[in-house]
Amino acid sequence: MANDLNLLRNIGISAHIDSGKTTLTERILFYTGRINAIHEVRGKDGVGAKMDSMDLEREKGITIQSAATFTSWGKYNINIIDTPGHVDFTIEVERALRVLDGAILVLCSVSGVQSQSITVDRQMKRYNVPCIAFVNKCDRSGADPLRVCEQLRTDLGHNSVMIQHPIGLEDKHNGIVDLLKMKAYYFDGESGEDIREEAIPADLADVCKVQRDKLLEALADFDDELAMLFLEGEEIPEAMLLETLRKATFSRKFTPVCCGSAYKNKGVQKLLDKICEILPSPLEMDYRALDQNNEEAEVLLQPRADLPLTMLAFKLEDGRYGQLTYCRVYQGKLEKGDTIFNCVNQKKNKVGRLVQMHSNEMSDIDYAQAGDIVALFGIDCASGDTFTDGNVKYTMTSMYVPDPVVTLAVEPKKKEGLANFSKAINRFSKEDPTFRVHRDDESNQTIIGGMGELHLEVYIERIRREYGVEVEVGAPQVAYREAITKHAEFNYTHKKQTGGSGQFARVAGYLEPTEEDGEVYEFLNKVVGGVIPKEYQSSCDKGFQQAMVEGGLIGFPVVGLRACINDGSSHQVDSSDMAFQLASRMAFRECYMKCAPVILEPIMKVTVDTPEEFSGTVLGTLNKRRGVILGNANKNGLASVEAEVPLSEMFGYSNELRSGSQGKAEFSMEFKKYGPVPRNIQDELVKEYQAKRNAGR
Ligand SMILES: Nc1nc2c(ncn2[C@@H]2O[C@H](COP(=O)(O)OP(=O)(O)OP(=O)(O)O)[C@@H](O)[C@H]2O)c(=O)[nH]1
Ligand SMILES: [Mg+2]
Repeated sequence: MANDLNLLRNIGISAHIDSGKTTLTERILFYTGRINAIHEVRGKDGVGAKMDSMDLEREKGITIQSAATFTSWGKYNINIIDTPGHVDFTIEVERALRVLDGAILVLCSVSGVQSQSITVDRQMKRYNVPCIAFVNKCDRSGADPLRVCEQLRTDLGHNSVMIQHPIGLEDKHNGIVDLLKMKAYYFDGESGEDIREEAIPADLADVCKVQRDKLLEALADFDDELAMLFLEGEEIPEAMLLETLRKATFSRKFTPVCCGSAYKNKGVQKLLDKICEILPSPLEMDYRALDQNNEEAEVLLQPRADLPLTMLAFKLEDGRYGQLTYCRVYQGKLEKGDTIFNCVNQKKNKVGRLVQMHSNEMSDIDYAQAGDIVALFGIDCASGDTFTDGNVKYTMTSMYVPDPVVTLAVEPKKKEGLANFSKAINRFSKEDPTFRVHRDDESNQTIIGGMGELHLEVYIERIRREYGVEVEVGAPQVAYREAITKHAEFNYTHKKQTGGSGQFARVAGYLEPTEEDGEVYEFLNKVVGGVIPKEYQSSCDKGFQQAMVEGGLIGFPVVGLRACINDGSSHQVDSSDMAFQLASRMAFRECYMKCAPVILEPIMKVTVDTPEEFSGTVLGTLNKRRGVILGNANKNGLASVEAEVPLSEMFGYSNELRSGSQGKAEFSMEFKKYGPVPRNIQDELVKEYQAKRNAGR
């Protein structure tokens, strides 16, 4: 595997849906000699891009699962993860960025910063991943990469500066100028494989000079020596420029912007050069773990073979040959035959087979070292677990997993399908932490939950195709929450003291909403003088938490609540952990209705991009669905409408939008927040819930 870590790059490609990530990755694999022909996403030759290997991906023309591959460019080795853009598959981006050292943020030169660019940007920030922006699709009509670079500043707050300049745009786009070298590059040959270096064309000389000065000025903020030379109008050595550019990019206070057209084979090789020259190697990153043998003290991980192995399992996949676990090695070395220790479930595992992935293919390897991204077979773990050699007990923070917002009741159409159906469901919920499954005891149904309609639709289709089971699907349901809006007091006595061993517990205190929104619960213990014995105070906490799982309105979890106990009494013999748990649960239930509870529903941020002539229709469709319009921008004949709409109103929206816009409008949506449902809807939901409960009895 990679011998010189200085020459290793682990990068992710992430962006808004359809911006050309997979198309770009396909070119990268072609120019680096990893594949010998280019195939298009949903291309007419019926082959499809390498990284979209699943049938469903090829049919729909979208990426669903992230795919890993590796290649080399000159003396550099590069591990690449291509991720999906659709927000329903956001966990794939999350876990890729968790383990990568750098990223390419792809943007469309016409659409610019889109709703998903904002989400991806947030994810890159979360894991401190430095990035290069690539403004793709410069061949499209209306292309304006300089405007997109500006949008990165205004919309995402990046200190973004062009490091390349396009030669021609739209159908005249035929190359790029490197503003560091001040040279023009053209991409000849059938697939743009022959790079021709020339002097900057005369008509671009002035603008390139201006753009280069902008770049130098921006870099001057990061290096005093460079600043001096720049102010004095001296020549700045290319090596100094590059070094400053790297330093600035690593700090995430500077975003270099490249441009080109993946589809028209323009600029990709020069982007590859920049990936290698600018983005960090594993040696330049600062990774830490928590030492479980030393009160979770932070330890700096070092990519050295002589230190104890530390690696993070970031993705599981159940394939033909058993469970495949994708891991990133941060420290030490891993060899076939080694025994590794899972610091989360405390189990030992033997490494039977070690492979490097190339989309859906794999090649066997004998060892992996720090910095590598590899996959292991037959390892028992969950995604996010940390492995070591057993000599140390380190854990690394896992990735952020958002909660599902949509649920569906599903069951196999025929009884015979049950075994395979369960197999499929188990597999998917293990592979994808955002795909949840539970059994609803009341209705006796299997409920699956996920990030959106498409997310669940894809799994249902996969159950049908990969497991041969037809699935009966109920209406989608949103994941409601309940919350209280008022302070109220409780004083509850649980008493059962007739015959046998008795039970006694009294708890008093109050419930109130927290100032903070979200999945918050606070337990406040203000008991004085031991009126509730110390050992039972935590029983009260437990009791409240149990009660919060099912709110009193419609049985959904309660959020944003503080429970305080400040008084109570106990009995020498009859008080117990159970008695206090039960008393707290009952106190909660009784008090809950006095706290003016409300139902909260997921509110989505919806962005619709449409030709201007349909923008009136689009606004109408959103208004009808209880949408609050936040913005409506027009550019180049395209309107972009942004709104907040309750998720419960968004089911079936894609059909309505398609027919209302002759198939020309597109929308994307993602979870924004929980908000209270209108009173009349709350009343209806409560009525429905009560009717269901009564019927169940
Ligand atoms: N005109 C033009 N079209 C492009 C370019 N790059 C990609 N496309 C087209 O844009 C569409 C989407 O490309 P993909 O590569 O699938 O985009 P993606 O970002 O991987 O999409 P998801 O993975 O689904 O988020 C395809 O029809 C491509 O042919 C480009 O440079 N110019
Ligand atoms: Mg893709």
